[in-house]
Amino acid sequence: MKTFLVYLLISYPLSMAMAQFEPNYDERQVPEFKIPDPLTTFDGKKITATSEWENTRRPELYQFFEEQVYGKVPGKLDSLSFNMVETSDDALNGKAQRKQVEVSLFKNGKSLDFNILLYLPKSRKPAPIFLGYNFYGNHSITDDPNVIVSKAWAMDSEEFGISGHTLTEASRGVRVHRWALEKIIDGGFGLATIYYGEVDPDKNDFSDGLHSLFYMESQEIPKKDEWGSIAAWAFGMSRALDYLETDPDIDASHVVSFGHSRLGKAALWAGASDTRFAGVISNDSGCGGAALSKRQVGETVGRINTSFPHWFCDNFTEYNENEEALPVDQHELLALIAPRPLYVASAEDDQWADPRGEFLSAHYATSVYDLYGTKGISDTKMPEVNSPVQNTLAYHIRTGKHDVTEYDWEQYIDWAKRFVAVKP
Ligand code: GTR
Repeated sequence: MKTFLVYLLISYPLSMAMAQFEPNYDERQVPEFKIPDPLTTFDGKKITATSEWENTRRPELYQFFEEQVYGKVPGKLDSLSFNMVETSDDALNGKAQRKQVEVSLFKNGKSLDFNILLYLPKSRKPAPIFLGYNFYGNHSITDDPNVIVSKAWAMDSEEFGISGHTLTEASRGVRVHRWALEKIIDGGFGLATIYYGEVDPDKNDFSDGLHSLFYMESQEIPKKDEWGSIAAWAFGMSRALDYLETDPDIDASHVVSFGHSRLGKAALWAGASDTRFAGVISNDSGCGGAALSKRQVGETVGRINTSFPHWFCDNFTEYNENEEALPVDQHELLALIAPRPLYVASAEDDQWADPRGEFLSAHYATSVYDLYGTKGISDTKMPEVNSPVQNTLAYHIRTGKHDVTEYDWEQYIDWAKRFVAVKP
């Protein structure tokens, strides 16, 4: 009896803690909740005109996401500079121009460098661009031997031959399949990519990366409402856009921020926080990205803040196991991008990212696209797999797993031709 009691005392709290983190995939277990209305202000005023959206509602929503979810950028850079490190007119069998540009950011006597790898179609100048981070270094997205291997900290990966947190030749080309580079070039677009670890290493350590440049004296971590890594990556995308604006080979008024998964969250926040981005693509961005948090399907706010304590600002932990208290949901992040083109994509086997929650989020953001007279996802029923719905706000769910595939890129290129950078 005594041992049984001891067993109960130990195992009960443990199993409760585990139960909290047991992911739900059952639609019947989704809690009932009211979708916050993008077109009603926090104090209950209805928004009926784009001017009211732009002057009242959008700023208050933006402020909420900035202070309570992703975190504020604490101040401005002192300066930044661009340095062309390498260039060739004979990339991809002569079809493309390659450029490798080092961007240096300066603040408080400190600096940080990151490198943009660019492939530009020779057939179209200036070229519209897809700009997105990669997970394992610029050299991982292509077999091109001329792409410089980053010296920045990297996540170890047995699969890709990465150990000691150091990138080497072993990982050249390991992520070719995620970047349909030839199709992008043939479609008349350029690709700009950056290794995300150069902007902020993806670990729960705020002593390095972009954050450290902005600290006040004796500050060691961001304040509760200051940026986590996602906001730092988004900031890096904006600084890359600063460079793109200076390059005459690039049509900087047609740059689409693109990202997969955690980097899809960053692409969305970049698009929301910097309206110079002409369009946004969220590929399988899931929790804290396109998926509705209040559904609590797959990854939840509590779970993501526990596994990745450095991604969001500290204030966001208020909503751990407490999603019902959120006065917003992620469809309102999507709405911040309106009326600019936005593509939300899911994968059927990526239940962790809650495909239905990503779809519904696009659907519930549609009222703001409607307000501008642009088309979104008006249907409440999810489309069949591999049957994209492409409007200014687009959505697809494809077969397969959490990944970026050739199929995804085919849709993005087609859609971007129709809605982002229409050829004259
Ligand atoms: C997972 C995380 C997701 C998603 C993913 C990724 O571990 O739970 O939110 O960001 O990583 O980035 O691949």
